[in-house]
Formats: sequence, C-alpha cells, structure tokens
Amino acid sequence: MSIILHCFGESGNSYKAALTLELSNLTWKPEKVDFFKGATRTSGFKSLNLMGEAPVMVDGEVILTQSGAIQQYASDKSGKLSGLTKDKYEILRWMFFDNHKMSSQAGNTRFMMNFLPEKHRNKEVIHFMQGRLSAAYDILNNALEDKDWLVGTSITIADVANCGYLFYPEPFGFERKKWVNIDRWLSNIEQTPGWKHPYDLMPGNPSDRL
Ligand SMILES: N[C@@H](CCC(=O)N[C@@H](CS)C(=O)NCC(=O)O)C(=O)O
Repeated sequence: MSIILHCFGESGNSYKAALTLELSNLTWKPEKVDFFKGATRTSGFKSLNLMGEAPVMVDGEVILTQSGAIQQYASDKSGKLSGLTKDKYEILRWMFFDNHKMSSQAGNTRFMMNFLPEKHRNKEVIHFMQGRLSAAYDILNNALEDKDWLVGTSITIADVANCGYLFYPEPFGFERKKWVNIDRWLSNIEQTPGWKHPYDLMPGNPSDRL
C-alpha cells in the first residue's frame, strides 16, 4: 500500500517530508492540499491534523504530522538517510536547528515576501526576519566548511531538513553564491540519485495562480 503525503509544492515543510520519502525509495504519492484556498483551515483537514498544517503523512493506520517526525518515520521504515548509529543525536540536533532557525523562519519570510497580498507585507518585520535568517545561514555555512554533509559521510535526514527552503526560486533573502559552503552542499544534494526540485516532486506551483 502506498504512503499518502498531503502536501503542496510551495511548502518547504512538505518538501522535506516528500524528498525524504523519495530518496528513501518508499512507495508514496502526493495528495494536494489546496493551501491557497484555505484548505488547512477547514474542519475536514483539522480532523486529519489538529495543528492545521501540511505535511500530513498517512501510511495505513499511521497518521503523522510535523515534517521532522515524518522524516524520522521514513528513515526508520526504509533504513535510509539515517547515518551511523553513533551520529543519531547529532542528526537530531540539526533537525531541531532546522525546525527552529531555518524552515520556520524561511517559510514565514518567503510567505510574507511572495504570497501575502502586498498591502499586508510589513517591511520592518521582513527586515528583522532576514537578519535572523542570515545568521542561521552563516551557522549552516560554517558547519559545512570542508564537509560534504552535515553529519557523517553520507546524506542524512539532517541535510534533507535544512535544505527544505533553499531550492525555491522566489526571493526571500537567500542567494546561493553568498554562502559558498551551502552552495556546494546544495549541489551535493541535487546530485543525489532520485533528487527532485520541490515543484517537480509535489503538485502546486505559483504559476497555478497567475
Ligand atoms: N513545524 C511544521 C510546520 C508546518 C507548516 O508550517 N506548514 C505550513 C505550510 S509550509 C502550513 O500548512 N501552514 C498552515 C497555516 O499556517 O495555516 C512542520 O515541520 O511540518
């Protein structure tokens, strides 16, 4: 039976879960969440995830939300992207870094700058968020000095988590050429067999709303 991932292309949090499922070689298919029409605010969706967020993974009886938890589930189920046992907590450490400092801030900043109606875009808030994000990119960039992967010698769910928003083309203050170690690491991820860009992996694209 195929795993279902409720997700949408514009969502970097969904991308982390989708890319983990894909690189784990698990059988899965995306189910589009019509976020821009308010789908996550409906009672139907909230009965699936009371947190009202994508992604949601359904694997038979197992319903799981929070991208990091879904990533861990896919890694445990497939035995892929898990690194060495001794590195388990180091991987977890970078997953929490992503959830707090990277994806949550990048997701909100990108949303404000690209998807929120212009009249609601607050320049000071965006400026503040970009400063916070720039500090997070510096930390990630320093961690990747002389390293191909965040933890150990192969790609793990820590890499897939932290790259969640960094392949998107919409501007939100991240430019690959400004953070050279991140740029090199993103190329490593892109060259991993099975890698797909978010808009090629999940349904939903800003061009749908033009
Ligand atoms: N920490 C959550 C964040 C999920 C999240 O913020 N999802 C966004 C889309 S990227 C969402 O569905 N937001 C719905 C809303 O805020 O109403 C995760 O990692 O899954």
